[in-house]
Amino acid sequence: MKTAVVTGASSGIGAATACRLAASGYDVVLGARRIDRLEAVAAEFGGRALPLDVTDPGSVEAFVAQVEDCSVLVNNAGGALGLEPVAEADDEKWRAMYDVNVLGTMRMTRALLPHLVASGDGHVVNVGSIAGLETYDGGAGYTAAKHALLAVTETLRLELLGQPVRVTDVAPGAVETEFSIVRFAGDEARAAKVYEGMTPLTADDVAECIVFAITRPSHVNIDQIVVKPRDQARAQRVYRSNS
Ligand code: 8X3
Repeated sequence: MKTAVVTGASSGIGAATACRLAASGYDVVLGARRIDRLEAVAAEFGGRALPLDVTDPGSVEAFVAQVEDCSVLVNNAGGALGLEPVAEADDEKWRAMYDVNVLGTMRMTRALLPHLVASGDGHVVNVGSIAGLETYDGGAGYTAAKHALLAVTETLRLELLGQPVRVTDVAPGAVETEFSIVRFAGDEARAAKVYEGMTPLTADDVAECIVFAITRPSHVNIDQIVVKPRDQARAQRVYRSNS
């Protein structure tokens, strides 16, 4: 049985991806900080829950030490903090966004690459964002991090040319998960406004794209999947039935 590691698997896209991978026959190792939530997800969908904070090198090391082999790595842990203009940028939020979205992906990939190569048919899927492809007001800390992540993804594909490892960027637009609640520091009313009057993607819509890329024949590399709701043309260009 092939092993798949999914980070940020306690909710949202990560949990939905773990569920779909388990249903596709993978032995799934789920990583996230919230171990109670993670164990509940693993119990529901199958798989092994291990504590993981991708921003902590020691946590990454302890996690990877418990993973004996790995064919698929889904770097899903990430997120946005705030929507302030550059003029009001908060160093700590910017640092945290770079750490989780970019360095976290690098740490997990670097640590698991030997297993991915040794598997003879490895695959790294990085969950990017349309924020890696465009910019928008107030988004600079997050868009800069996701642009950087895309640069890492594309560099990795260059560096692994000739090795049995595929590299995919999955770049979603508006997905209704805890993403906006985290971005707005728990302000549920403000988070709900992001999706008001439109039909956002679900976490499972994105998981389906991730698993599509993974389940292509091993000589087929899906470089990038950009997926947005029909109601969204750009990050901040959204059709709303109520306005
Ligand atoms: C989430 C999409 O538009 O909020 O990654 O940046 S957006």
